[in-house]
Amino acid sequence: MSMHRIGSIRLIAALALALAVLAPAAASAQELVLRMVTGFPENNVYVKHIDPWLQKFNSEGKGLLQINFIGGPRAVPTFEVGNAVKSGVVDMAMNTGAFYTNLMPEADALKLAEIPIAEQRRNGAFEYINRIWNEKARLYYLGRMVEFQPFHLYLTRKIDKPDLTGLKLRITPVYRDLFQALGATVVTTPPGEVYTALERGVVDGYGWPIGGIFDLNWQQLTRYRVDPGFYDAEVSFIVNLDTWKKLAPKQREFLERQMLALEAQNLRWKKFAEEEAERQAQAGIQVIRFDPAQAKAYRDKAYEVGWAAIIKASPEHGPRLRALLAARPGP
Ligand code: 173
Repeated sequence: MSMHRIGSIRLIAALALALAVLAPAAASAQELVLRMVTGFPENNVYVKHIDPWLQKFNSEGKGLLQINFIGGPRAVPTFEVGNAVKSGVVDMAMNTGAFYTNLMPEADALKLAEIPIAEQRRNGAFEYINRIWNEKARLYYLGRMVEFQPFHLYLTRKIDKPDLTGLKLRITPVYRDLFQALGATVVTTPPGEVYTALERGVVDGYGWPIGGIFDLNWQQLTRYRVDPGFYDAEVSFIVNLDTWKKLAPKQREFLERQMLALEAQNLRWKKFAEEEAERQAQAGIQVIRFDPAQAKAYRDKAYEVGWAAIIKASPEHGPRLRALLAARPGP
């Protein structure tokens, strides 16, 4: 037997041994299925937006990682979604911070971001958000899939200045401090109850982003939109921290790559904002425009009371969040 031959037998034996040793590591990246819910109604635009993404995710993730999208508030009520992810009843959610302030007040701060998520990933905001989300709610903040969607006040009655005295408005924590500061009384409901509240005359209006009021037919009961808008609608993915930790590196890398691909589509929301404003006009919704000084005061007030509420509820993290997320950090 030639030396060459002996050498290759040794090589084959060494390779076989290496494969045997590596096999368990490969098995640890066995396909895992993540159970996901959302706090938004299933026919909502955000859910529609992720539909093709989910399909691509599950086809590219075969054998590695899958998402089983269970559904919306019929599966887990809107304001319980945060708890369901924290406790591990589900692995992840497509959700907004206003729906899980019961876990930590800081959740509602993401609406105040004036820099895009791409920049938040660069300037340390993303890491800081994760520090808080990990420590206070055992959540991993995966990424943000909605931005460039300002919130607005929609009304059934006309107003002519930024004074909401005598109005009863449907809110979530997003709008509470601003609408109350301007004199409104407020009632919190999940999106799924807005139509009925309007229909029964329980409320004179509601807060919602520029896009999406047609999903549940609110245009039928909406007469006015107040401009300007304020803040920026935040919809993100949150993951149970234990689930996140048990992912193999390849699974994490895949999940992050898919999230970044979804974030890369966020500029589309700018166009959607324009389209929805046009569609509202077509539906006969009139715009109430404040004069420039009042408009500026209205927006300034929104950010002032918004940050004040976060900083009051979280003196520990509020100021740092503001420094990282605001365009011009406050005093
Ligand atoms: O339900 C809401 O009005 C709300 O808080 C919200 C948050 C982000 C996007 C859309 C709605």
